Amino acid sequence: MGNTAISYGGVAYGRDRARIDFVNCTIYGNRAEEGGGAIAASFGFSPLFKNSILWNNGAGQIYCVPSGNGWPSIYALYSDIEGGRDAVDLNGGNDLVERWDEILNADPRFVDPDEDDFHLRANSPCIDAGDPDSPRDPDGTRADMGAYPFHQRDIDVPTEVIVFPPTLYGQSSMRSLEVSNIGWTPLEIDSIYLEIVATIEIDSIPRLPFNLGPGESFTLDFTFHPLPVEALWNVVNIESDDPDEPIVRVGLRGEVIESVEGDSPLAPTLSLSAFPNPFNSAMTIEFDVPVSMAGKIMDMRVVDLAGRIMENLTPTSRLEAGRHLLNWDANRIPAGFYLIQLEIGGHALQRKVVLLK
Ligand SMILES: [Ca+2]
Ligand SMILES: [Ca+2]
Repeated sequence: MGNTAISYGGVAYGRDRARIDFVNCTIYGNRAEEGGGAIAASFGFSPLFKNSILWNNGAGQIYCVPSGNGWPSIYALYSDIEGGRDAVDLNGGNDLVERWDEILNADPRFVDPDEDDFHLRANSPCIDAGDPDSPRDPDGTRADMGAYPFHQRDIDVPTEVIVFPPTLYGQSSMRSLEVSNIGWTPLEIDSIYLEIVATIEIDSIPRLPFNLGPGESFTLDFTFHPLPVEALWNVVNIESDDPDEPIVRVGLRGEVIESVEGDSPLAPTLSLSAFPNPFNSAMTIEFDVPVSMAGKIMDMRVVDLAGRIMENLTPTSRLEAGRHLLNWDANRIPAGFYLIQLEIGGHALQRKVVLLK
């Protein structure tokens, strides 16, 4: 850019059947004292211009030097060339081999060419006007013309499955997801919804639609509230006006703390059993408190399958290590499935029991 040559081609001078490809080039403000504001061609030189911008160069941007040894050929496609076909100065000749496809002749709207800022403005006609078969721009859209692709509104969301920490029935856990706009123009968020109605929910959804400015982000919070009869997964869908990803989907997965069987790594340290099971009115709950958890705060409760607390069995004093037995009289609650939950020292266990009447 801004080159000046004494003769023949401010940027390049090709000859002798050479071929130069100008792909995604911005060629601006070049001058040559004699012929060829930007490119001079002779002797069968064959420049190709693709996804390029030739603007504000000397008269006759592409200058064909007379020669008796064959005429140059020019192939220009998906480029913004000031003057269009008239940019070629044939220097009186007429045997140019040429092909012009999808050529613009419109102000490329650079940000500030006087300060050498050749980025495109948001309203540049060169945006998404390059060859559709060229590699996509970093924002995922069709190739732009010129050396600096314009980064359009661009949603950025981590798409790994969100996994909640293991959670007891009747309790809940939380996870969040950050949604960002890494583009240069505002992104409109149109819709946010979950695929199924289940145990994983969005805490609050911002008022839609709304605009996310360049570089801005917002957080979606999810709550996992496990129920034994419902699915432990979900998928959040985020719809926006991102040009290449109008819907982003992120999976969510919950995990439940199930009752611990003999082969569990927790078994040697903490155990919980209940018998008889099924039972009619009263049962015995047996649990072992390991030495490492002696004297720690313990919670024990009975919840129904919706997580409602039916009975609080938390002991009034802190427990010593060893085996403990507790009799539970279930006369006050109706027949059904229940969960006995035990939490102590950061560990949790649960047993499913069936009350028959
Ligand atoms: Ca583009
Ligand atoms: Ca995108």
